[in-house]
Amino acid sequence: MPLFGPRAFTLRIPGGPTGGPFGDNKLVYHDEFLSTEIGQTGTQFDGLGHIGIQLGKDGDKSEMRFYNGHTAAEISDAYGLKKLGVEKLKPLFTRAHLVDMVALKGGMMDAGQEITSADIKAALAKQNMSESDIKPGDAIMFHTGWGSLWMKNNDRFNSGEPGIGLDAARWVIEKDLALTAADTWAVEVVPNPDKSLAFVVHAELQTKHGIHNHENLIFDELIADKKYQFVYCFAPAPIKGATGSNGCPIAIT
Ligand code: UVW
Repeated sequence: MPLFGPRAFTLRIPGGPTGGPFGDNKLVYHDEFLSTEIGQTGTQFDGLGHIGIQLGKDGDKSEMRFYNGHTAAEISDAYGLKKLGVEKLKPLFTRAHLVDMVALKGGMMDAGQEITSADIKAALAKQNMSESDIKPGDAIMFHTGWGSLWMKNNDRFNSGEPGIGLDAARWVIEKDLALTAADTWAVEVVPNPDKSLAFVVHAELQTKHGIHNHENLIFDELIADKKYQFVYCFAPAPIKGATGSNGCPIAIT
């Protein structure tokens, strides 16, 4: 894209500024050069080019399938995604339902602990809600308590997580929901109780059904205020060819 001036980080004095002074008015500015994994860090939204499934022989890109049946060979090259890049998405704005699993289970859930469809129904009932409140196109979000480890015990946070398994994923598909989310880095249970499976909920929801996923969300204030239904609003950063987006989702209550 067009880029004005020498837009690279040049440290002049500790802390900058990085540009100027310009003109008789002596304007100065700060900017930065960022080189990092960007779509899949922090509070992160999974685009549909993120997760695929290897069919056929391992390494055969013509049999590595992504959403809508696209092959790896078709969708990606050295410059990122040619199809399904996160920049293709419009901002998301939909009703969301927050499921408080901590209230249901009596405390923070543990790594490898699965949230089932029966748990979802029980948690909703405890919140005086029912699954009939949840309509096609809505978002479903899970407060597991695991997010309380963030920056306090990162080793444990990364070691695994509680989350939805295939049973709950099938419930999400049946309800025709648009998005799943949680206070964890994958939303799904890790490790999966079936040790032969790796991130199978990602593949089931994203690759096979085009259902988006939002990870590492903070629900503390919503939970404290017992706000279980709100409007979820998020505009993915339109980074061309990116697999996902960081950024700040908003709950409008
Ligand atoms: C995987 O990549 C499997 O998970 P995440 O969506 O957290 O990046």
